[in-house]
Amino acid sequence: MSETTARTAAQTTTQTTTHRYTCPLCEATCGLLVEVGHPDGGAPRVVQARGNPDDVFSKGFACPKGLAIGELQHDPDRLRAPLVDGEETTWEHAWSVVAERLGRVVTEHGRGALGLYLGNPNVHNLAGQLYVGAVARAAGTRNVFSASTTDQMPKQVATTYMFGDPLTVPIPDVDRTDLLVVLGADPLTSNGSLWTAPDMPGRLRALRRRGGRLVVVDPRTSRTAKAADTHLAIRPGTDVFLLAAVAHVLLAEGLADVGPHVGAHLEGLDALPEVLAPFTPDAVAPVVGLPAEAVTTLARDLAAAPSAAVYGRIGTTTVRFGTLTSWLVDVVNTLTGNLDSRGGVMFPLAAAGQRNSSPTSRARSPRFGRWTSAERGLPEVLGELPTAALAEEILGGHVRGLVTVAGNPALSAPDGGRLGKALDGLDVLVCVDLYRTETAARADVVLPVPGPLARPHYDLTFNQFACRNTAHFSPAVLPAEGDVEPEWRTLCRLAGVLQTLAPQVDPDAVDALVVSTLLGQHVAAEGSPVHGRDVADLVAQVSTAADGTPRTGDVRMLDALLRLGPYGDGFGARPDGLTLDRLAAAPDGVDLGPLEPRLPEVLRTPSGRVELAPAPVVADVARLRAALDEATAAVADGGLVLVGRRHLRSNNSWAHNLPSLVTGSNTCTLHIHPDDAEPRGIVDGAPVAVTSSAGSVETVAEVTDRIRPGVVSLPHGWGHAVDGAGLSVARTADGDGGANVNVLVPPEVDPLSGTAVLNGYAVEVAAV
Ligand SMILES: Nc1nc2c(c(=O)[nH]1)N[C@H]1C(S)=C(S)[C@@H](COP(=O)(O)OP(=O)(O)OC[C@H]3O[C@@H](n4cnc5c(=O)[nH]c(N)nc54)[C@H](O)[C@@H]3O)O[C@H]1N2
Ligand SMILES: Nc1nc2c(c(=O)[nH]1)N[C@H]1C(S)=C(S)[C@@H](COP(=O)(O)OP(=O)(O)OC[C@H]3O[C@@H](n4cnc5c(=O)[nH]c(N)nc54)[C@H](O)[C@@H]3O)O[C@H]1N2
Ligand code: SF4
Ligand SMILES: [Mo]
Repeated sequence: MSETTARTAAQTTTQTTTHRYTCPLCEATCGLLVEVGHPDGGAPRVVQARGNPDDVFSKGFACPKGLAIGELQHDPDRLRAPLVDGEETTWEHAWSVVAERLGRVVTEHGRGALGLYLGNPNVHNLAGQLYVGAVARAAGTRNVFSASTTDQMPKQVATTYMFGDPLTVPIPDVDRTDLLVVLGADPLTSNGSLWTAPDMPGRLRALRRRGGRLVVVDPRTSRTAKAADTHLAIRPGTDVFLLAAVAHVLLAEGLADVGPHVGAHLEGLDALPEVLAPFTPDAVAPVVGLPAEAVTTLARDLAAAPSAAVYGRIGTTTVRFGTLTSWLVDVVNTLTGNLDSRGGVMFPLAAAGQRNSSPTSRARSPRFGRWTSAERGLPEVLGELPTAALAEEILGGHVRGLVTVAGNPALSAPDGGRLGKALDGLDVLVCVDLYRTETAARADVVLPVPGPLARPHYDLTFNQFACRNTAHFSPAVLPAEGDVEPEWRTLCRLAGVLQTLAPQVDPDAVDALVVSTLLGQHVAAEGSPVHGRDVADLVAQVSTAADGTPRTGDVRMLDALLRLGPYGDGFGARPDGLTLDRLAAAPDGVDLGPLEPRLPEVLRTPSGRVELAPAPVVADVARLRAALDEATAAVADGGLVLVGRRHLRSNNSWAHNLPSLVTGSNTCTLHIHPDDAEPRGIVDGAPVAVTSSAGSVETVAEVTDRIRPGVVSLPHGWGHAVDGAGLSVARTADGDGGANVNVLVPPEVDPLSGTAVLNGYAVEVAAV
């Protein structure tokens, strides 16, 4: 739905139309009002974007990135045609080169020599969420890598063991909690992650206004730490010890009380006291770099609060003990009686795609390590190999043909120095992307996708992590972009080309297979509202909108998922239920209410219970015990360790091309404490060299007391001065395009999750 307004510009009067669109640029899912006009009478252009005050969830909030969505949409550097060997070409030629060059790799080395890298924006766009699975299946390779293993995989592993599904992540009930403890996250900068809560500033203000408290654990005085009642400037990589000691205190002081609701469905509580015995506040204090009393106080405060929510993110996952840390976050939430409880951490119930509410998702024993990487024998985790092993797998000749979808591993992945060489040496590289990125600069073929406003949007993933149940559908704001195919069609064709290794593939046939497979699974599932129905009949029902227009592709899939979802019409079983037509009739979104307790229905563990002490996780505690002694020794060394940081106007590696965002403090400087700068002769603004076991980069020092002594910080996503990349603004942003911090990141992983250690590794810093 849109309104038309007359807008008087300096010289001309232009008609503008205002569209509602859910911002796809981060996990907060803010509703935007996007005003589109025809300046100079030409093609429709975004005149302005602002927060939608009527949005049922975000209520008008938007950040600078969302407001710049028009800039992204109209960025002249965005690709408008496929590229072969760096030159614009036709789609037919591009597909023939994809089929021929990938086909050659398969003929000579087999499908096992293909690799797939799936980047973060796949979960921010409907096509990626619905069709990359088909691409991965068609590739027929075990070399699947993704941004998950540089991000949240430890949380997914921990929740698989504890609750039975990788997406069953308990979310802070921020609007009702009395005490919020945030570890290794900066939600006032990132706007929340694995925690969809638009207007984080407003929600945290409201928390304190109603007398609640905010505790932030972070080696930096981040934006969120600055807004906190208590800031614990912990040593990087040691949250695991802090949380183990908090759990220890809760148990040792008799403060643990899981409550009857959770207690009835709990396994493993009795094992915890012994497992956590070594981690006393006194034992961990020197390692975490906080007084023992701070640890004890945190535990007692958590126990005393009427409700409390502990939340951990990047600084708790991309570390050596990522899985143990992620597990302990929810151990503490459980011991304090806050699991599945109002004001604690709760399980959302999304309208579409919520796996742990679907009759097709059954309890299964988690199986990890079904195959291993070739070079280091690192185990597969949830179908993926660690991205930290991508460079060595390519250099070892195990991956010769790589396909990336919505990813930029050249800047985002660890071991960046070796990875750059590895990408250069691939037999073939195919990228599906908006831009000729630092990765795509090396590609044989780049397949472009439409800008964010020229596609429909629905958040299949982030509604599953939201602090309130809502649903929004946004039709495309702008018409299709000339020669750029909808991404779902490109992904369907890519799946077909990967399968057949021939260029002539009908994407509609692939799409038809995808939708009938989905519906077929539900028809076969007992307990599904469509159990036993005719698949073809169901496909026909989702293939036409109420107004008679045909539906295919991503929107047809979405209609099916909404109708099969917990609020859906069940294809007639619940006649008043949700369908895409009904959702589309509510352009400000549909409010489905606050989170409600979901135990035990949400559980998919083989025991049907919450597993508080899963055996593979508990087994890793031996490594933690050993590290407790080592870490104590390391503290005495007094060396520096590096952590990352984000900027409000950044978006991993790909927003630096928007001029309005790369201004002011959005720079690639090394934050260093005066106590560390002074003895090294480093002054503010001077060039410095940062060296790790993996590599070395040069950048500029920013001497600041907003970081703990012994810790330095460099943001990721920089390093844009790569030959052949087509990002004219990013290349010179911050002067020279910045330094790629991932050149410094060693290929080390958390063994349980295969996730890279992006935070807390040793570096040396010297004045240049
Ligand atoms: N050192 C260090 N490294 C990190 C991190 C860190 O904290 N420190 N963070 C990690 C994290 S959390 C993540 S998620 C990863 C991200 O890792 P990646 O996903 O590999 O990197 P991004 O920079 O998000 O790149 C996304 C790419 O997708 C393209 N794109 C955007 N929208 C679309 C779309 O709709 N369709 C398609 N096909 N392409 C699109 C963009 O142009 C860009 O090239 O980086 C990780 N790397
Ligand atoms: N503006 C902006 N927003 C984003 C992104 C972006 O690039 N820019 N990226 C998006 C993506 S892909 C993701 S995954 C999310 C991430 O969301 P967040 O996790 O909230 O992101 P960060 O801002 O990196 O916050 C991580 C914090 O952990 C701290 N830290 C580092 N190491 C440790 C440690 O060992 N212990 C503790 N306690 N703290 C530590 C860092 O100092 C930093 O303040 O953000 C998303 N939102
Ligand atoms: S916080 Fe900003 S980037 Fe994230 S969804 Fe909202 S407007 Fe978009
Ligand atoms: Mo991420």
